[in-house]
Amino acid sequence: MMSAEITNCGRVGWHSDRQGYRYTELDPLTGQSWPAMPICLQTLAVSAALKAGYQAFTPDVCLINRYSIDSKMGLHQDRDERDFTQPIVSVSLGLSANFVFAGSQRNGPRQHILLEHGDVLVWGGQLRKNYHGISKVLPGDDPLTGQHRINLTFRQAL
Ligand SMILES: O=C(O)CCC(=O)C(=O)O
Ligand SMILES: [Mn+2]
Repeated sequence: MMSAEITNCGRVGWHSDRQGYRYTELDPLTGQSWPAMPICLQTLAVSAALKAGYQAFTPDVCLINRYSIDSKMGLHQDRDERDFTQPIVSVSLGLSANFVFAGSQRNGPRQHILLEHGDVLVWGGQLRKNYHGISKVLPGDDPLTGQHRINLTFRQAL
């Protein structure tokens, strides 16, 4: 199983290496700050959160996941952030994927959601720490992303 390739934009970035995973202010690969979050992306994320009923979403990180057709992301919780009243906003681009949304327990009942190009998924409140993952990227050739799916995950980390 391949995992997604990751990078970030925003005030901090989520990074995983042999020392574990954490939010950092510098990109460990370049030693530089992460690129700023483009205002248009921030606006998109904030307005999607608002539409879902979250009035004060202030994302400081956009994690960028790039999946190949053979990539998956195992069931996990997003729990490295400080304020769990802040939702998660996830934007899907390119190839479609099967998103699995489980409950607060890894082995709880699972919902399967097809995420297609342009879909925006928001979750928070009671569901903020629910397990979720990507079980499959559907093969295809997208005019913009080729044989890839790109996911933008907006969070407030700090
Ligand atoms: O690619 C997705 O839709 C989910 C990504 C995700 O859950 C994560 O990066 O924590
Ligand atoms: Mn996640």
